[in-house]
Parts: sequence; structure tokens; C-alpha cells
Amino acid sequence: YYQITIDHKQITVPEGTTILEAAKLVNIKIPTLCYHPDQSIKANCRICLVEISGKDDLVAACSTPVWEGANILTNSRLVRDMQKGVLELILANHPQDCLRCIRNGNCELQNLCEIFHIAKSNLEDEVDALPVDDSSPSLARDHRKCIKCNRCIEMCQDVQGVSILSHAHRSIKYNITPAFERNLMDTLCVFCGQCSSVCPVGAIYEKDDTDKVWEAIDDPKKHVIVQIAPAVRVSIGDAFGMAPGTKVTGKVVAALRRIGFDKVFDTDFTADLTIMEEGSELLHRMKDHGILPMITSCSPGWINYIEGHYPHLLRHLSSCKSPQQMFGALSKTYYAEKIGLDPANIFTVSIMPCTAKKYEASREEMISNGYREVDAVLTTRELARMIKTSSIDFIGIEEEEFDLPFGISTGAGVIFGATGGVMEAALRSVYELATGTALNNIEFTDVRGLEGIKEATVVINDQPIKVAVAHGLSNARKILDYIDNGQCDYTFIEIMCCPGGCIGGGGQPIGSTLAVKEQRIQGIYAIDQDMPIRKAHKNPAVLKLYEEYLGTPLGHLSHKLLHTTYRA
Ligand code: HC1
Repeated sequence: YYQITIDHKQITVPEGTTILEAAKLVNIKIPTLCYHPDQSIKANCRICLVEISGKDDLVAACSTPVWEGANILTNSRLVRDMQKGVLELILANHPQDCLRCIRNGNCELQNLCEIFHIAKSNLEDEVDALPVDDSSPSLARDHRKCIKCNRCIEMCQDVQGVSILSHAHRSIKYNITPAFERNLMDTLCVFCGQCSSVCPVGAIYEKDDTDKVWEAIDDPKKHVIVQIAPAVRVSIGDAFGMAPGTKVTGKVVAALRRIGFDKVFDTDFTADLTIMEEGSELLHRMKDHGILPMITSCSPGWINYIEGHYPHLLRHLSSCKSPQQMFGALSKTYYAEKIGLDPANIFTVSIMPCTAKKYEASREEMISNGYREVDAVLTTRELARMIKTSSIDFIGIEEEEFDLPFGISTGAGVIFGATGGVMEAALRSVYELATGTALNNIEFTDVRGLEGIKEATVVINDQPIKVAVAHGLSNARKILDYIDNGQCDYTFIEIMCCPGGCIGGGGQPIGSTLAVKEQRIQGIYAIDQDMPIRKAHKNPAVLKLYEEYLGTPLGHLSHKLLHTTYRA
């Protein structure tokens, strides 16, 4: 332990504590920009400079560990002048169009400008004239706004292991960009949007599709329906100042009706349907010596990854479309028939925690009955903006119920939103369908939580079945390498692209730290526990859908509407 002084306050801290961490302990908030609580220390923005008293020396608080007797000043004249100087340098190379920026009101640079109030600067503005890359359906990059903090690079390279974003050039030409300064669409970017969720400014962000949706809502000929992904119900409250993990399902339903959607449905319904199809596919592959391990296919960033990086392993993927797309397919077929509408006049919207879902919906495979299955995908962030635009008091709005028939779901459907959830939901059903006996303990806690790779063994008909769950693409890569090296003894694997699963999706409200993700996960399992039915194969609406329309899982119509193929 070291005894140190910060701003004349004495404090004892363990060896290895940084100045930034020590300051936090005595409620001193040193400004930061490149620092992110879940990432490595970069110390490249220099906004956290502090003074070492008596030494006329300045150090970066985020990267400097304390030492015995250190006497640190965080608010001296020198510190204030230097921090302001750093900010002036950043601003001189940053467009000042805050009023039009997607991060207006939610930008770390803007927050610092509010604090430091730089009325005028002696530096001349010199903003690069690079165009915005809006080549992909998921994300847009505005290079001019990049402050070179490197948070996106760490996310793209170390956490996701795809290494699309990297450094280029030196000195004033230094830039963060894909190789050869290509557009994202011309790279193997998986569109997970994790870069956008750690960007402190508006340099990379979700493509905004809200105008498209408003247009459909305002078109009297269109019947506009919407589905809400499992993870959105425990995250959108953040955008309205509610505690992370707060369940706001009924409020979202009510808000979507006020916005003008004709019917409000639940993706959890088709998550249950996915279990019927995927569980049956697994049992079929196990019985008929099919390709094992079978890997889940609902996470579109993961699909982009395996298609781009491990195409020789595509045969391991379940052929099931994701719940988003199963919903879309049914909306243009079964639902259209049921309500007697021409599918040309049905406009199907998804509210997803994910930017890759925008790309998934745009794939040419995702056509049913001659129509695009999902017409527009909005991220949680975009829906929050629509709710605010509609003058809705989200906190005060009274809860409402989903519409029928796609509003009935089980606890199995909702846990899809957290890493391990698809596996747990599948095991709850596969066990009972294979053995014909009721499962007593339905909570497979071994596959829950934020550990990168989780394993469990389940005994089905006296046969031990080994399963694994991975989230974040660098963990996915480890599993794929096991398969490649012949070291894999798993039968079934769940892979979700984003760390934490969909609750940590790249389209979730900004500020999805590890601590926030943990609270969202708790929220998801709390919803599951309160559900009257917790197994997908017991969902009465799903059973009715098979009876009325689909026939049996893996049947002809299911194959046509609910399954897909992949691109090598
Ligand atoms: Fe997901 Fe899924 S769980 S992929 O994370 O399988 O996005 O929430 O909607 O489709 O159900 C996302 C979430 C979501 C699908 C489901």
C-alpha cells in the first residue's frame, strides 16, 4: 500500500493503482476521452494530464501508477491550461456540427467542451475533407470526427478478432481505417457495430432508418407491423435514464402503438419457433449421423464472420433462419393470409439491439413469397429517438400487452437475449422431446454468465451430450479452431457475435459497459422466471401455428420459410 496525496487529500491505495483510479476513490473526476472502463489503457488523448507537485511535471493519470508519497494536483492552473490546450488541439481537427451530429447530447467530446468552455481558440481549424462511408446497410463512418482514441481498434482487433479497423499513415496523416482505406462494405466487416458502441464521438454509428419507417407509418395503404427483440426490453430504459436491466416490455409496446404501428409483436414468439426447428434439426443430425457439432445460426454478425473467415465450416451451421427473419417470413405469408391482406401492403419492422440485423434483413436469401421479409430494422438507439420525437413520456406511459398471434412467448424465447440463452432454451426442449420425460431443473446455470467459453454436459437417453457456448468473435474463433484441429467433442454449440450476447449488441444504448451488461442479464433471467411457460415447445401459439399452417418442424413449409443457405 502507498500513502499519497491528491488535491491535498491523503489516501492509502494498493500498489499498482493508477492516479485516475485513486482519484475516483476520493470522488475526484479527472477528465478522460480515450479511457474506457472495459478496455486497456491507451493514454493517447492526454486529456487526463495531472501535475506532480513540486516537480513541475505532468503525467497522464490513466496510465501512471501511484508511488509512495506521490503528491498529485488535478486542478492546478497548469493542469487546467494543459487540459484545455489538448481539447483545443482536438477541436481544431474536428467538425463542429454538433447540432446535426447523431451523438448530439451523448458525446464525450461535447461533454468536455461544455466543462471547459473554449469560447475562442488561437488554433486554426483544419478538418480533413474525407467523405462519409455509408456503403453498408448497417454502419456509417465519418472519418472527420474520429479523435484517434483507438477504442474501436481494440474492440475490432482484440475483442472481436476481425481486425477490420486499423492504423494508417503517420503524423498529421495518421488515420483509423480499414486496410487500403476501403469502404466497410468492401471488407470482411461483420457489421456487429461494437466499434460504434465504444466510440466516444460520432465517428462510427448505426445507419439511421427511422425516416423509412416514418414514411411507411404515414402511408395509409401500408399495414405496418413491428417485432421487438428479446434484449431490447431490458436496455431501452437506459436511454430514458432508467436503471440498466429494468424490464420495460409493456412500455415499449405502448410506445410503439403511440408511434403509429398497426400491430406490435414479439420476436420471442419466433425465438420459441426457432427452438422447435433448431432442436428438431439437432435431434435429426444426432440420429442420422449428420454433421456435428451443430452451431446456432441466429446471430447475423456471427454468420458474416463464419462466411467470411471460416467458409469451410459452414456445414456445421444450423440451417435455421434467425428469429428476426422467421418472423419476417411469416409476416408476408401466414399473417398476410390470416388477416386477408396483400403482402405487398405489409411493412415489417424489427427493433433490434444489433446493427448486423440491418445487413441480415437486406440479404437476397431473406425473401419470402416474393417479398423482402423484414422491410426495416431499427436499433434500440433509433427506437429511443423515435419515442422522443413522438413526445412520449416513456417513464410515465402505462404498460400494454402485445398483439396476437405473435405476442405469445415463453421464458425460453426471452433468454435468447443473453449469452447462453439459446443453448439453455434448446436444452429445455431437446431433452423433453428426445426423452419424453419432464425436465425437473430447467435452469442450466453452467451456460449462463460472462465467461468467454462455457461448457456443460447433459445426459439425454443415457447418452452424455457435451455442449459449449461462446460469445464475442475471438472466443468463436477458438471454437472454430478446435473443430479445425479435430479437438472438438461438442455436439451442439451456441455462438453469439457480441460480448454478452444480444444484451451487449452494437445497437444498444451507448454506455453498454460490463457492469451494465451484467444488470441486463439479470433482467433477462428475471423475466424468464416470471413467465408462466418457460419451455418453447409448450408455447400454445407456436403449436397452433404448426397445426394451422406449417405442419411439422422441418416439414416442407418450414423448410421453405424458416430455413436458409449460406455463402461460401
Ligand atoms: Fe438477438 Fe435473436 S436473440 S439474435 O441476440 O436470435 O439482435 O435480442 O432478436 O433474430 O430472438 C438480436 C436479441 C434477436 C434474433 C432472437
